[in-house]
Amino acid sequence: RNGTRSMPFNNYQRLNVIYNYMADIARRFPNLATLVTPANSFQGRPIRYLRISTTNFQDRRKPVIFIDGGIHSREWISPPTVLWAIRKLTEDVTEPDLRNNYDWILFPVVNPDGYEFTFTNTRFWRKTRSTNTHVSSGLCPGVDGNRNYDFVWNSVGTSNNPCSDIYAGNRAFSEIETRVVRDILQTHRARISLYITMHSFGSMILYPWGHNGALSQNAFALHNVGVAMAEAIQRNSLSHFPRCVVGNSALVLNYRASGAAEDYAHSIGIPLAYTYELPGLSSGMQGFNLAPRYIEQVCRETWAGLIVGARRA
Ligand code: ING
Ligand code: ZN
Repeated sequence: RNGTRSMPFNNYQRLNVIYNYMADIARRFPNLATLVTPANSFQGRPIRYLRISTTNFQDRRKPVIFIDGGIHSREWISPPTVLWAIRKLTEDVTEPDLRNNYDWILFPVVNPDGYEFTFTNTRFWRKTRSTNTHVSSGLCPGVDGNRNYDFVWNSVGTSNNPCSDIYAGNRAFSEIETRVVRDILQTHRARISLYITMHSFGSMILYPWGHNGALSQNAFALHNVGVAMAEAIQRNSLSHFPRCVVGNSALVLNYRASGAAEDYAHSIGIPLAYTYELPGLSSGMQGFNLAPRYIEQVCRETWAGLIVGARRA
């Protein structure tokens, strides 16, 4: 079809390719997809997500499923998995029930400044790119978005040093990028039944509480839906990918961290809140460099997990 921009999954894409694809989806499916630009990033890039709904988000009985990616910019396999979900709900619908029975918020690149910086400057940059007045001369920009949420903020597994990769920021929600996610969670909190934030790497499905290893009151459902998603991923996985491990974030990771998105979402009442650690095939920093030939496979198996999670939501 003339003017259609396809999303190539055979390599990692720059922000402009991702944004052009999202805009094109909104243009091609005007009664289904809405492109939202709620704010600009610290460096002035648009922050963008898609809302997908057959009923224009008006049917309050429909659960909302919210999936974000790219809060940690070096975790390049994360945005494609969210873009794949966009594709499967618009261009290539093989599960019409998921499109019809739920409203979706799909947010592939929460941290566009960091994401571009990993292409232009520093491949393994994790944080945002903000500077603030508490930082002398701005020599160490950036806040760890997954330590910046306002739940038990800056108490464990975080740093007050702006040069650290786990710097929590000078206050909770200091970053426009996390405030945008917060506003989505708050606006739709009564309807969001499933929230997933995509990270890499480690082949894990993690659930609250990440700050202390305690189980939430909803741990039974969190664990059972998590296991069901992991089993679906496993059934669709390649033999050389690690098996997906499911459990409480702090217990599975063997470290505690506060101010994470998953804990915040759960703390405001979202019953199913997860962090996916997508696969990596190497250790150390090379784990973030999953070879491009695996992108499509990871997207396919992750979508298999999302199908099961959504139907349980
Ligand atoms: N992993 C997450 C991180 O921010 C995590 C793991 C999830 C910690 C939830 C705490 C709570 O460290 C990656 N890859 O960033
Ligand atoms: Zn991460």
